[in-house]
Amino acid sequence: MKIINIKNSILASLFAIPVFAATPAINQMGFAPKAEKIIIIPGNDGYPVEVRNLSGKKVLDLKPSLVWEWEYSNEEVQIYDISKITTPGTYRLFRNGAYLGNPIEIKEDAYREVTQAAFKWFYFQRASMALEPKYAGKWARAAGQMDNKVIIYGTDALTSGKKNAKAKYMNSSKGWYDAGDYGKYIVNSGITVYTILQLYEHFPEFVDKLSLNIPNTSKNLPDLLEEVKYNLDWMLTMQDKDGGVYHKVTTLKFGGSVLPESDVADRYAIIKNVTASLDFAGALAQASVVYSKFDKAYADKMLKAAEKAWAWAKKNPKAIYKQPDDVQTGSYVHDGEDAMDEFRFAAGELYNATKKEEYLNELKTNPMNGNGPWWGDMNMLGIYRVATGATIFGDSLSKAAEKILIDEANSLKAEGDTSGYRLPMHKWNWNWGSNSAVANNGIILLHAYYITGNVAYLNGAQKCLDYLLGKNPFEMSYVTGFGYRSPRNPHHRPSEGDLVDDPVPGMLVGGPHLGKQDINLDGTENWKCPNYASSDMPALAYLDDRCSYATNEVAINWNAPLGYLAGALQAIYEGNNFMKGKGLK
Ligand code: G3I
Ligand code: 9MR
Repeated sequence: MKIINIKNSILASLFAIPVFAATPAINQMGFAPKAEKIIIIPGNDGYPVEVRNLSGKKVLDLKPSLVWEWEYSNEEVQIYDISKITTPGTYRLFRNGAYLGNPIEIKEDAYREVTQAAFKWFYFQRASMALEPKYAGKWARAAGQMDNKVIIYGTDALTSGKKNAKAKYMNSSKGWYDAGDYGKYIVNSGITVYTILQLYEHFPEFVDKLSLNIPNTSKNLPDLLEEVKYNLDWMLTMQDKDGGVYHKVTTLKFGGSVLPESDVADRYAIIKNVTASLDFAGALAQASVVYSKFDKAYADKMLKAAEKAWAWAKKNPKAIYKQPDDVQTGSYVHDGEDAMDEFRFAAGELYNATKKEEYLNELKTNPMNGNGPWWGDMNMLGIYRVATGATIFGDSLSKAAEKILIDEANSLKAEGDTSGYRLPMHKWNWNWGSNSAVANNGIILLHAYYITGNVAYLNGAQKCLDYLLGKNPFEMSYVTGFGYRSPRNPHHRPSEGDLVDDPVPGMLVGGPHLGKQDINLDGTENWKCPNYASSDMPALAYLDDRCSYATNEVAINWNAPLGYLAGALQAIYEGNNFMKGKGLK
């Protein structure tokens, strides 16, 4: 990172009349009183900054800070720390008597509402049921895709190529739509379910009190577990008799931007494979532990299914999903996929649930590394389990996992500490779904905090949430409906098809990166976007338009880490201890 020589910039500003007072980039949901509070002001102004409370009284004087250059946006910025202000209230920044915009809230429950909205969004993603106004408000909609008669891919005339073929069907009802499309995908469900249930495992009392205003069919379940059960029920329908798990339920091609009830093309259960089976096994093994205290029969059913899926995967380790030519929906398979990380993830969860030697042996012969977490690399999810489970996995495996976790947290911390926006982000995180990488980096830092108690890691996680909620070059919250400015036109079929002005709330959009997959680069693809990436700066390559599925779509594996990050920070600031202090220093 580059620090611009402060002398030059002060001298320059003594003579330069400030032509504009840059708006501070801040966390637009505010801060908890005891949180670290870092503000970014773009520019290189040499004048001091004054913090005033809402009655205009000055509460803090801030000297002009060093000027940093942020390589990912090519901006000059100044960094201000107002952490010493801990009294709840609304504060505003002034420079040379000019108000700079974006009031700063300090309040006890700063992240409760955005946490609730992030998880309530999964209700809005429910397939196979109508959303009633008492739960969905103005985004109420009719049911679509009942999925109680889904064609098994390759059995009907169209997908088998045999004109007399007799299609086979299965019931694959319920579950969450994956993203802006109406597909339901097992691989993406795995990391999503795991991340959400981690919040319950880590802060059960906080989650018990988290009301989502959703239909409550199982009397004794907290709302969050009620919601996840809607997807677990669907996942269970995706397992074949032999234990193998289908990859997804989708139409053969993406449909139009219509409501679910109007998306009426045939839907298919598509191709059993090893990564879907292992992601299924890991997530349902974890879920069996979480739900066992509420519904033992349901928990046992999930564990049995998980072990069957593992056995199928062990028999079919090379059965990597290959997208057929006549299927153009999401593939959720990446170059070089070998399922090794999925075996490690599933083994960790199955050992945690069963204590069977077979699974522990897998971890010893196929050791985890610190890659991920993202849908294509589940290693870090396994590391979380083993690093915080010494009493289950033994000191040697747990210590090794702990070292991997802390090393990665230190690497992220170093990136953040030398970054103009103080953002713990690797260069390679600027990819499709970069905002979810920021949220997942925050979760890595939180795990380091749980293990070491070092508040620097907690502050790093705070900085990740700050970025998502407004401390970024767009000075916007990337979560629909939250913040002074937020996305208005996400790539999300229900929000487009419902003709309601406001998008469905609580959705984290994918965020900026230079993939340009949705840009009409050669002028021949007019459904794509104009070139929003001309700056060639990754942190600026974002477009708030429905055309931009590469930067402005929403997805369940992006909202899950947002909900975990905001929820865990809120839980900690409210005084909850990780796993109620169990099993950690
Ligand atoms: O892993 C490689 C990396 O090694 C390489 O350096 C980098 C260079 O760009 O590419 C990386 O692969 C990327 C991959 O995501 C993993 O990040 C691909 O470029 C990128 O195209 C791929 O994007 C995926 C996208 O579907 C297109 O396949 C996103 O991760 C994934 O979240 C997104 O998922 C879609 C579903 O298919 C359908 N439903 C909507 C959902 C969200 O957009
Ligand atoms: O809507 C689709 C989105 O969910 C996917 O992430 C994206 C990339 O696979 O594709 C979107 O669908 C577009 C399709 O790829 C090309 N024709 C236009 C579709 C809607 O934008």
